[in-house]
Amino acid sequence: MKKKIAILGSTGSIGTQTLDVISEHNDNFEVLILTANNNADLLIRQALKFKPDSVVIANEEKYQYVKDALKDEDIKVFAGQDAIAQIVETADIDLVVAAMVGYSGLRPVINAIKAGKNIALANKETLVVAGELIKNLIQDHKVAILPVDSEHSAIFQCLVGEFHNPVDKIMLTASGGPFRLLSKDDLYSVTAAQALKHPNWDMGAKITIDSATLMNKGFEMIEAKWLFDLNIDQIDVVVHPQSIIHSMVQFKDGAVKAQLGMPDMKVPIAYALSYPYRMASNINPKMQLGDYANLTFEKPDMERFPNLALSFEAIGRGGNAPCILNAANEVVVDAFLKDKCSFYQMSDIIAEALAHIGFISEPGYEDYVNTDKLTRLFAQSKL
Ligand code: MN3
Repeated sequence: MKKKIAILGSTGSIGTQTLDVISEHNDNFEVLILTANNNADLLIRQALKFKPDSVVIANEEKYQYVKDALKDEDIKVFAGQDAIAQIVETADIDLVVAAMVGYSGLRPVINAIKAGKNIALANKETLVVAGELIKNLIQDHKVAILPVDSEHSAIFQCLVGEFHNPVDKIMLTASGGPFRLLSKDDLYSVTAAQALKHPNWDMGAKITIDSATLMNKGFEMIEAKWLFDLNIDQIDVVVHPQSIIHSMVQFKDGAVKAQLGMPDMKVPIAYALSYPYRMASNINPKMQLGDYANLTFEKPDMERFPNLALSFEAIGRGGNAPCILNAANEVVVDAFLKDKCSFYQMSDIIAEALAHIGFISEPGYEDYVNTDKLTRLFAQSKL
């Protein structure tokens, strides 16, 4: 029996690599649904190759273009955010790969959980924005969330077989990003083009900027809190520039388990798709540890990278604070990518948003939607 997969965000970095994994293991998986935000041409090429039942393009202006291109195929074509949120409820789906970027992932993931679907979660913003809500839904609907993010996959792999052993703390590794060695003076004038040259990981533009500001690590800390049911004081961040150790777990006896490998997202993607099994691969890179004589570790610098401190603040406050953090960040990262905002303006505006937007201690879904909207307007007004 092939596992039937829906990929939300199939044209992005994680989406395309998920399809690479499925191509290598097409005896195990069948692509049922593909959705894309805006990249109609790639969505069409993917649909012609993988022959899904349905595709959805979020940008409704591209509906006719996709429809025409697939008119000779037995593939249903839909458009719009509502269609993406609905299609995850399709009866046959065994696993939803949530690989879209940013806040747009929240509603489809909620609907998929409510429909009883297991989720391979690459969209970390879902847990950043609404971690408590998602955690409760997962328990109510008894679905599995399989982490795709490399650090969380590493922790998940370290925890296999350890369910009866309480965790002392986790150590999330961070590459430190492209600006790890720059002084504060230099950071005032860095550009998006410089940030997009990430040393180790090949990722989408938004997450690459988040990696350069360490916001990505702040988000991952919040993601880890909800995935593994941890307190914030059980989460350490350690800078490890070689990105060979993908994260670690320390148990109460002092033993530390780490998961290592070459930095390639196909490994954690494949594990999420095939868990609890591991699939032999000829395309995933294998490690020669002798090539890495020096594995080094540093403490993160929260003064040069204030977004990490802002993330600690947001998760410490709880409620809708991480939602504010995320919405302000999405606005400023978009502006930074268009050279309309400087490196430190990004964290200044996020800090202002955290101070200015009304705090809600126990938000429901509508509160998250409102917080997101208000924060975006506020952050836009500061640019
Ligand atoms: Mn990561």
